[in-house]
Amino acid sequence: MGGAAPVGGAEIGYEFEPAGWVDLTDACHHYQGKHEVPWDIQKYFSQRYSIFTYYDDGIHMTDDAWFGVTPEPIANQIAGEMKVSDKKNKVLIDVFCGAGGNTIAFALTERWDRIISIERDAATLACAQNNASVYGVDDDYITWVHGDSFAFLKTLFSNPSALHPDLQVDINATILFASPPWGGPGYSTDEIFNLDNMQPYSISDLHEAYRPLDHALFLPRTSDLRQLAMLAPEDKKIDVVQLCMEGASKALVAYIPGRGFEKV
Ligand code: MGP
Repeated sequence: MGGAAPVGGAEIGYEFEPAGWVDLTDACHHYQGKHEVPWDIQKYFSQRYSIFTYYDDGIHMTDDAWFGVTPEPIANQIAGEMKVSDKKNKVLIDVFCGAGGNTIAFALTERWDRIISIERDAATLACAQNNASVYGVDDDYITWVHGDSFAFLKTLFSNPSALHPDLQVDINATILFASPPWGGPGYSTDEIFNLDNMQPYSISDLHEAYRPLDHALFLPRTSDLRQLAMLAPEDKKIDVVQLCMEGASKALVAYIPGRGFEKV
Protein backbone atom coordinates (compact mmCIF):
# COMPACT_ATOMS: atom_id res chain seq x y z
CA MET A 1 0.00 0.00 0.00
CA GLY A 2 2.95 2.29 -0.64
CA GLY A 3 3.73 2.94 3.01
CA ALA A 4 0.24 3.91 4.15
CA ALA A 5 -2.12 1.67 6.08
CA PRO A 6 -4.83 0.43 3.73
CA VAL A 7 -8.25 1.92 4.19
CA GLY A 8 -11.45 0.84 2.58
CA GLY A 9 -9.85 -1.57 0.10
CA ALA A 10 -11.54 -4.93 -0.10
CA GLU A 11 -8.93 -7.07 -1.81
CA ILE A 12 -5.54 -8.21 -0.66
CA GLY A 13 -2.38 -8.98 -2.56
CA TYR A 14 -1.77 -5.91 -4.70
CA GLU A 15 0.71 -3.17 -3.89
CA PHE A 16 -2.00 -0.65 -4.69
CA GLU A 17 -5.73 -1.04 -4.99
CA PRO A 18 -8.75 1.28 -5.15
CA ALA A 19 -9.45 2.80 -1.77
CA GLY A 20 -13.16 2.15 -1.58
CA TRP A 21 -15.22 4.56 0.48
CA VAL A 22 -13.30 6.18 3.35
CA ASP A 23 -15.28 7.55 6.29
CA LEU A 24 -14.85 11.13 7.48
CA THR A 25 -12.91 11.41 10.74
CA ASP A 26 -12.63 13.97 13.55
CA ALA A 27 -9.92 15.66 11.46
CA CYS A 28 -12.48 16.45 8.73
CA HIS A 29 -14.37 19.68 9.40
CA HIS A 30 -17.21 21.58 7.87
CA TYR A 31 -16.60 24.91 9.61
CA GLN A 32 -19.63 27.15 9.70
CA GLY A 33 -18.27 30.26 11.37
CA LYS A 34 -14.90 32.00 11.62
CA HIS A 35 -14.83 31.58 15.40
CA GLU A 36 -14.41 27.80 14.89
CA VAL A 37 -11.49 28.13 12.47
CA PRO A 38 -7.80 28.03 13.48
CA TRP A 39 -6.26 31.48 12.97
CA ASP A 40 -3.79 30.41 10.26
CA ILE A 41 -6.55 29.21 7.92
CA GLN A 42 -9.08 31.98 8.58
CA LYS A 43 -7.95 33.77 5.40
CA TYR A 44 -8.85 30.69 3.34
CA PHE A 45 -12.12 30.16 5.20
CA SER A 46 -13.12 33.73 4.25
CA GLN A 47 -12.61 32.71 0.62
CA ARG A 48 -14.56 29.44 1.01
CA TYR A 49 -17.16 30.23 -1.65
CA SER A 50 -14.51 30.98 -4.27
CA ILE A 51 -12.80 27.76 -3.30
CA PHE A 52 -15.97 25.65 -3.38
CA THR A 53 -19.18 27.28 -4.67
CA TYR A 54 -21.14 24.51 -2.94
CA TYR A 55 -19.30 24.92 0.37
CA ASP A 56 -22.55 25.09 2.32
CA ASP A 57 -23.74 21.77 0.88
CA GLY A 58 -21.38 19.88 3.16
CA ILE A 59 -17.84 20.44 1.91
CA HIS A 60 -15.36 19.00 4.43
CA MET A 61 -11.70 19.90 4.81
CA THR A 62 -8.80 18.90 7.01
CA ASP A 63 -7.04 21.96 8.41
CA ASP A 64 -3.91 21.31 6.32
CA ALA A 65 -5.89 20.93 3.11
CA TRP A 66 -6.98 24.60 3.13
CA PHE A 67 -3.46 25.81 2.27
CA GLY A 68 -3.23 23.88 -0.98
CA VAL A 69 -6.78 23.52 -2.29
CA THR A 70 -7.21 25.06 -5.75
CA PRO A 71 -10.04 27.62 -5.95
CA GLU A 72 -12.88 26.40 -8.16
CA PRO A 73 -12.54 28.91 -11.05
CA ILE A 74 -8.85 28.11 -11.34
CA ALA A 75 -9.43 24.36 -11.08
CA ASN A 76 -12.06 24.69 -13.83
CA GLN A 77 -9.69 26.68 -16.04
CA ILE A 78 -6.98 24.05 -15.69
CA ALA A 79 -9.48 21.26 -16.31
CA GLY A 80 -10.63 22.99 -19.51
CA GLU A 81 -7.11 23.58 -20.81
CA MET A 82 -5.44 20.38 -19.65
CA LYS A 83 -3.38 19.38 -22.66
CA VAL A 84 0.34 18.99 -22.99
CA SER A 85 0.90 17.47 -26.41
CA ASP A 86 -1.02 16.18 -29.41
CA LYS A 87 -1.23 12.77 -27.77
CA LYS A 88 -4.77 11.57 -27.13
CA ASN A 89 -4.55 11.13 -23.41
CA LYS A 90 -7.54 9.30 -21.96
CA VAL A 91 -6.47 8.76 -18.37
CA LEU A 92 -5.57 11.46 -15.89
CA ILE A 93 -3.69 10.84 -12.65
CA ASP A 94 -4.03 13.51 -9.95
CA VAL A 95 -1.07 12.69 -7.74
CA PHE A 96 -1.76 15.12 -4.87
CA CYS A 97 -5.51 14.93 -4.65
CA GLY A 98 -5.85 16.84 -1.36
CA ALA A 99 -9.46 17.80 -0.62
CA GLY A 100 -10.41 17.11 -4.22
CA GLY A 101 -10.68 20.57 -5.83
CA ASN A 102 -8.83 19.64 -9.00
CA THR A 103 -10.16 16.09 -9.25
CA ILE A 104 -13.74 17.38 -9.08
CA ALA A 105 -13.07 19.93 -11.84
CA PHE A 106 -11.41 17.28 -14.02
CA ALA A 107 -14.34 14.92 -13.48
CA LEU A 108 -16.91 17.58 -14.30
CA THR A 109 -15.44 17.98 -17.81
CA GLU A 110 -16.35 14.31 -18.53
CA ARG A 111 -13.36 14.37 -20.83
CA TRP A 112 -11.45 11.44 -19.40
CA ASP A 113 -12.10 7.72 -19.59
CA ARG A 114 -10.73 7.47 -16.10
CA ILE A 115 -9.32 9.65 -13.35
CA ILE A 116 -7.03 8.14 -10.73
CA SER A 117 -6.78 10.36 -7.70
CA ILE A 118 -4.12 9.66 -5.10
CA GLU A 119 -3.89 10.98 -1.54
CA ARG A 120 -1.58 9.86 1.25
CA ASP A 121 -3.62 11.09 4.20
CA ALA A 122 -6.76 9.05 4.90
CA ALA A 123 -8.72 11.93 6.46
CA THR A 124 -7.94 14.19 3.49
CA LEU A 125 -8.94 11.43 1.09
CA ALA A 126 -12.24 11.06 2.98
CA CYS A 127 -12.82 14.80 2.50
CA ALA A 128 -12.06 14.52 -1.24
CA GLN A 129 -14.54 11.68 -1.69
CA ASN A 130 -17.18 13.51 0.33
CA ASN A 131 -16.59 16.72 -1.66
CA ALA A 132 -16.81 14.87 -4.98
CA SER A 133 -20.18 13.51 -3.92
CA VAL A 134 -21.32 17.03 -2.96
CA TYR A 135 -20.56 17.97 -6.58
CA GLY A 136 -22.40 14.89 -7.84
CA VAL A 137 -19.32 13.50 -9.50
CA ASP A 138 -19.77 9.87 -10.34
CA ASP A 139 -17.72 7.70 -8.01
CA ASP A 140 -17.22 5.02 -10.69
CA TYR A 141 -15.47 7.54 -12.86
CA ILE A 142 -12.83 8.45 -10.25
CA THR A 143 -10.64 5.71 -8.85
CA TRP A 144 -9.35 6.84 -5.48
CA VAL A 145 -6.07 5.55 -4.13
CA HIS A 146 -4.86 5.89 -0.56
CA GLY A 147 -1.09 5.87 -0.63
CA ASP A 148 2.16 7.51 -1.69
CA SER A 149 1.98 8.71 -5.29
CA PHE A 150 5.74 8.34 -5.88
CA ALA A 151 5.56 4.66 -4.92
CA PHE A 152 2.42 4.28 -7.05
CA LEU A 153 4.16 5.67 -10.14
CA LYS A 154 7.21 3.49 -9.59
CA THR A 155 4.95 0.43 -9.57
CA LEU A 156 2.96 1.68 -12.56
CA PHE A 157 6.13 2.17 -14.61
CA SER A 158 8.11 -0.89 -13.54
CA ASN A 159 5.71 -3.57 -12.31
CA PRO A 160 2.14 -2.71 -13.33
CA SER A 161 0.85 -6.22 -12.61
CA ALA A 162 1.37 -5.43 -8.92
CA LEU A 163 -1.48 -2.92 -9.27
CA HIS A 164 -5.11 -3.88 -8.92
CA PRO A 165 -6.54 -4.36 -12.45
CA ASP A 166 -8.59 -1.15 -12.10
CA LEU A 167 -5.33 0.78 -11.76
CA GLN A 168 -3.50 -0.85 -14.67
CA VAL A 169 -3.79 1.94 -17.23
CA ASP A 170 -2.20 2.50 -20.63
CA ILE A 171 0.70 4.75 -19.75
CA ASN A 172 0.97 5.92 -23.35
CA ALA A 173 -2.47 7.47 -23.01
CA THR A 174 -1.97 8.88 -19.51
CA ILE A 175 -1.39 12.45 -18.38
CA LEU A 176 -0.43 13.47 -14.88
CA PHE A 177 -1.43 16.51 -12.83
CA ALA A 178 0.46 17.52 -9.70
CA SER A 179 -0.46 20.22 -7.22
CA PRO A 180 2.29 19.54 -4.70
CA PRO A 181 2.86 21.18 -1.33
CA TRP A 182 4.96 24.32 -1.77
CA GLY A 183 6.30 24.37 1.77
CA GLY A 184 3.55 26.57 3.23
CA PRO A 185 2.43 30.12 2.46
CA GLY A 186 5.98 31.44 3.15
CA TYR A 187 6.81 30.95 -0.56
CA SER A 188 5.31 34.34 -1.31
CA THR A 189 8.10 36.31 0.42
CA ASP A 190 10.57 35.45 -2.37
CA GLU A 191 10.49 37.71 -5.40
CA ILE A 192 11.49 34.72 -7.54
CA PHE A 193 10.75 31.35 -5.99
CA ASN A 194 13.61 28.88 -6.24
CA LEU A 195 11.91 25.59 -7.11
CA ASP A 196 14.87 23.65 -5.76
CA ASN A 197 13.81 24.86 -2.31
CA MET A 198 10.23 23.66 -2.55
CA GLN A 199 9.43 21.43 0.44
CA PRO A 200 9.17 18.52 0.93
CA TYR A 201 9.63 17.76 -2.79
CA SER A 202 11.92 19.88 -4.96
CA ILE A 203 11.24 20.41 -8.65
CA SER A 204 13.87 17.75 -9.44
CA ASP A 205 12.16 15.21 -7.18
CA LEU A 206 8.88 15.85 -8.99
CA HIS A 207 10.32 15.92 -12.50
CA GLU A 208 12.34 12.76 -11.93
CA ALA A 209 9.17 10.93 -10.90
CA TYR A 210 6.95 12.31 -13.69
CA ARG A 211 9.25 12.71 -16.70
CA PRO A 212 8.04 9.73 -18.77
CA LEU A 213 4.52 11.19 -18.86
CA ASP A 214 3.02 14.39 -20.16
CA HIS A 215 2.52 16.31 -16.95
CA ALA A 216 1.14 19.57 -15.64
CA LEU A 217 2.60 21.13 -12.50
CA PHE A 218 0.69 23.63 -10.37
CA LEU A 219 3.31 25.92 -8.85
CA PRO A 220 3.83 29.28 -7.11
CA ARG A 221 3.13 32.27 -9.37
CA THR A 222 6.68 33.54 -8.76
CA SER A 223 8.36 30.27 -9.77
CA ASP A 224 11.70 30.68 -11.52
CA LEU A 225 10.85 30.23 -15.21
CA ARG A 226 14.47 29.44 -16.07
CA GLN A 227 14.25 26.35 -13.88
CA LEU A 228 11.04 25.31 -15.63
CA ALA A 229 12.53 25.89 -19.09
CA MET A 230 15.29 23.43 -18.26
CA LEU A 231 12.70 20.65 -17.90
CA ALA A 232 11.73 20.79 -21.58
CA PRO A 233 12.70 17.70 -23.58
CA GLU A 234 14.95 18.39 -26.54
CA ASP A 235 13.16 20.25 -29.38
CA LYS A 236 10.05 20.73 -27.27
CA LYS A 237 8.62 23.67 -25.42
CA ILE A 238 6.89 24.09 -22.08
CA ASP A 239 3.75 26.20 -21.84
CA VAL A 240 3.37 28.22 -18.67
CA VAL A 241 0.02 29.80 -17.82
CA GLN A 242 -0.54 32.32 -15.02
CA LEU A 243 -3.84 31.63 -13.31
CA CYS A 244 -5.64 34.75 -12.15
CA MET A 245 -8.61 35.57 -9.98
CA GLU A 246 -9.95 39.10 -9.76
CA GLY A 247 -7.00 40.39 -11.75
CA ALA A 248 -4.27 38.90 -9.57
CA SER A 249 -2.23 35.80 -10.26
CA LYS A 250 -2.75 33.03 -7.72
CA ALA A 251 -0.44 30.43 -9.21
CA LEU A 252 0.92 29.14 -12.48
CA VAL A 253 0.66 25.84 -14.26
CA ALA A 254 3.48 24.45 -16.38
CA TYR A 255 2.60 21.93 -19.10
CA ILE A 256 5.59 19.66 -19.63
CA PRO A 257 5.78 17.11 -22.47
CA GLY A 258 6.72 13.61 -21.39
CA ARG A 259 9.91 11.97 -22.53
CA GLY A 260 8.41 8.51 -22.90
CA PHE A 261 10.16 5.45 -21.61
CA GLU A 262 12.93 4.69 -24.06
CA LYS A 263 14.99 7.73 -23.19
CA VAL A 264 14.64 7.57 -19.39
P1 MGP B 1 -1.77 32.01 -1.05
O1 MGP B 1 -0.51 32.30 -1.70
O2 MGP B 1 -1.72 31.50 0.33
O3 MGP B 1 -2.68 33.29 -1.07
O4 MGP B 1 -2.59 30.98 -1.92
P2 MGP B 1 -2.42 34.66 -1.89
O5 MGP B 1 -2.05 34.41 -3.29
O6 MGP B 1 -1.50 35.46 -1.09
O7 MGP B 1 -3.84 35.12 -2.00
P3 MGP B 1 -4.62 36.16 -1.17
O8 MGP B 1 -5.93 35.50 -1.09
O9 MGP B 1 -3.97 36.35 0.15
O10 MGP B 1 -4.60 37.37 -2.03
C1 MGP B 1 -3.02 31.27 -3.23
C2 MGP B 1 -3.40 29.97 -3.89
O11 MGP B 1 -2.20 29.25 -4.12
C3 MGP B 1 -4.24 29.04 -3.04
O12 MGP B 1 -5.59 29.28 -3.22
C4 MGP B 1 -3.86 27.68 -3.56
O13 MGP B 1 -4.58 27.42 -4.73
C5 MGP B 1 -2.43 27.88 -3.94
N1 MGP B 1 -1.51 27.38 -2.92
C6 MGP B 1 -1.02 28.05 -1.87
N2 MGP B 1 -0.15 27.23 -1.21
C7 MGP B 1 0.59 27.59 -0.03
C8 MGP B 1 -0.10 26.05 -1.88
C9 MGP B 1 0.64 24.85 -1.70
O14 MGP B 1 1.43 24.65 -0.79
N3 MGP B 1 0.44 23.88 -2.63
C10 MGP B 1 -0.42 24.05 -3.67
N4 MGP B 1 -0.55 23.07 -4.54
N5 MGP B 1 -1.13 25.17 -3.85
C11 MGP B 1 -0.96 26.16 -2.97
